[in-house]
Amino acid sequence: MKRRKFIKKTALTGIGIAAGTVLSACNNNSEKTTSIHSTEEKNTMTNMRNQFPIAICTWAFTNANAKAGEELSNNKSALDAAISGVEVEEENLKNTTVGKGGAPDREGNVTLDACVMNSDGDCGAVVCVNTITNVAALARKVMEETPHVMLAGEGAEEFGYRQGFKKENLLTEASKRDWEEWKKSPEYKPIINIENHDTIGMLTIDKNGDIAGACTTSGLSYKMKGRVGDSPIIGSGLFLDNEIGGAVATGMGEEVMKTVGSFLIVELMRNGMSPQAACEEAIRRIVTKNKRHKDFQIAYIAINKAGDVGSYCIHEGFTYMKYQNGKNENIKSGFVLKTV
Ligand code: SD4
Repeated sequence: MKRRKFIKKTALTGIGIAAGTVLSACNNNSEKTTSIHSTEEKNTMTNMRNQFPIAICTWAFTNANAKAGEELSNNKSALDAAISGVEVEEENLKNTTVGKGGAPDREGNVTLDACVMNSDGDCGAVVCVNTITNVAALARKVMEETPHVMLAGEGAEEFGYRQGFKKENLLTEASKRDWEEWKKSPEYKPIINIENHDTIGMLTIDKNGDIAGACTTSGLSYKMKGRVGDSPIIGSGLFLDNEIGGAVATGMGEEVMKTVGSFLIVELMRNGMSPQAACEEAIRRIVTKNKRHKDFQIAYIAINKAGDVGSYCIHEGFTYMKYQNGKNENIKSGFVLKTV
């Protein structure tokens, strides 16, 4: 079957104007005004190429990011590396927000969401997958083996078995015990504990300078049955354009979706902003519109084609990983609200 091609060139009216209105807290950041296509920028990019490969991911997922870095150093493609990296967390039973061992919904079903995006602009996603652990790899199969971008629920699972994925019970004894405890006084408000956002979103640049990404999660703990967040939504949880850069999100998915956060960041970078300034503007859109922003966390990380990295979040405490030149470090993100 012929694969539908993702439209590569996009334009977002008004972004250029909005770019001048970043939070005052963000104004210290140098916003590049040089076009990515200028000679100066191309020279910078050529110089930066020495520093490739690079892998970045949300939170302190040291092993996952190291895995991606190792794959990239061994000449694997950006997409191969991103998927191998996030699989470390999908298979980590102690991580209650990604993959097997993830917290279930209110009825006790673990449902996973994931998406991937490649340097050619192609993408794939799966949502509400109840029986397969490696959902980022499954999303890749949707991208490569079907004419579609997204498969949901049973359809995604049946497709996965045909592709050789194993059927598994994703609810571990520990997650079941926590869920049973939660049920004693269930709190139905979809508010994420700001200490416990562990979706892994990863962006990789391989030795050729090509960018790919993956985002995978079990979503909000004890969510409503059928709820899907931002993580598998191309443009919200993940977006990249190989000519510009990429962005991923973690945190309260509903708010990321309302502002199409990752797409917004890439478009802001296309219009000349640095990854840092673009992440800050994407967070500004949320905090200025939503008075309840103190109640939830959202964090973005972004990388541009030259390998510059940025990150910003609502609440202090978000960190991300960066692998470059054989060094895998945990970096503190900038934030709007200080934890008291
Ligand atoms: C979601 N963005 O489903 C995810 C939540 C998250 O760790 O980041 N959880 O809304």
